Amino acid sequence: MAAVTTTEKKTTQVNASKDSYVHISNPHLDNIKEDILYHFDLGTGTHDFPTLFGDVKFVCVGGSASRMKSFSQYIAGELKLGDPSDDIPNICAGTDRYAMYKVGPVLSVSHGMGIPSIAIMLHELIKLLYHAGCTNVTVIRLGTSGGIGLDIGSVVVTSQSVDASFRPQFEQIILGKRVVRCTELDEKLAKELLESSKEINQFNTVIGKTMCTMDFYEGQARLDGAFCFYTEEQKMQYLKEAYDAGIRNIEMESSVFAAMCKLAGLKAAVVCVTLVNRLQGDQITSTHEVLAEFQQRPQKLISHLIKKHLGKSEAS
Ligand code: R2B
Ligand code: URA
Repeated sequence: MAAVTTTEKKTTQVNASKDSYVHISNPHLDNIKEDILYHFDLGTGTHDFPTLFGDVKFVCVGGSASRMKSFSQYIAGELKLGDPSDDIPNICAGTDRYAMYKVGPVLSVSHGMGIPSIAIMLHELIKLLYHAGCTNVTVIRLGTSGGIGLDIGSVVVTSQSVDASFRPQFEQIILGKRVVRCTELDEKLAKELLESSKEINQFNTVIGKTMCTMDFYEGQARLDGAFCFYTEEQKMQYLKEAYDAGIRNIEMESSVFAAMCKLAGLKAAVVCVTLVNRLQGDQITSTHEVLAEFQQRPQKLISHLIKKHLGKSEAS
């Protein structure tokens, strides 16, 4: 099947100011009277998007609903918009597909595991931001990953998301044809996140390529799944080749995240902590307490960056 490399058109809104709007590119939406964001249990006929979300400037997304709730509580404390122990209501309480929390200009949304799950969430999130008329939005995925050649607990800021063959692209079948999209992320934002890590000075952070796979076990060359038809040597050779190609961690959402944010004209970054060094093993053996502390690291980095952008850092 021939691949269709995208030169998909973006519908850019006429914009006399320097503000950057969210792009959607779907003429069919003009024919829909009320847009129902089914998996968020929100709709333009029932919810006033500009009032509810018009001030959003940062969207932080991550796999688990409880982690995104604690992130919203943490950022509330950091931005002095509430106490971290305050309960924050789930905007998507009418569904258990995704959870969404809002603290001032920061939206925190869960996306589940894997490309299909985050892709569905992103279609609805991008439309939500568009309907709300949001401008100058930055989207950051904060997540967990398997590291390659890094001490566990290190944080990787993604320079480029690559597929399991190390290609910097996201491939999807649309109408039976392969469509290939670019997985470029915002380089300046990645550098700013690295800078934030230096300022915090609490844990190791590197910028590197992130491999995005379709599976946690065979897809990530593990030896501990229910099935495995390769040898340990073959696994190690693959992971070493990945390391030599500049890949520093492996996770399961970054490629479609990068591709969709790029199509929408959104500034985007991926920040993942590493829970295991895949050159040393497959199983995640750290205690619950250690893993909980690791998972706060991307949150600390992102919160530092958001505070700087909003002029709320200690230094300002
Ligand atoms: C990281 O962790 C999850 C698998 O355990 C997956 O969502 C990912 O990208
Ligand atoms: N998430 C992944 O996708 N892989 C790991 O090894 C750890 C977390």
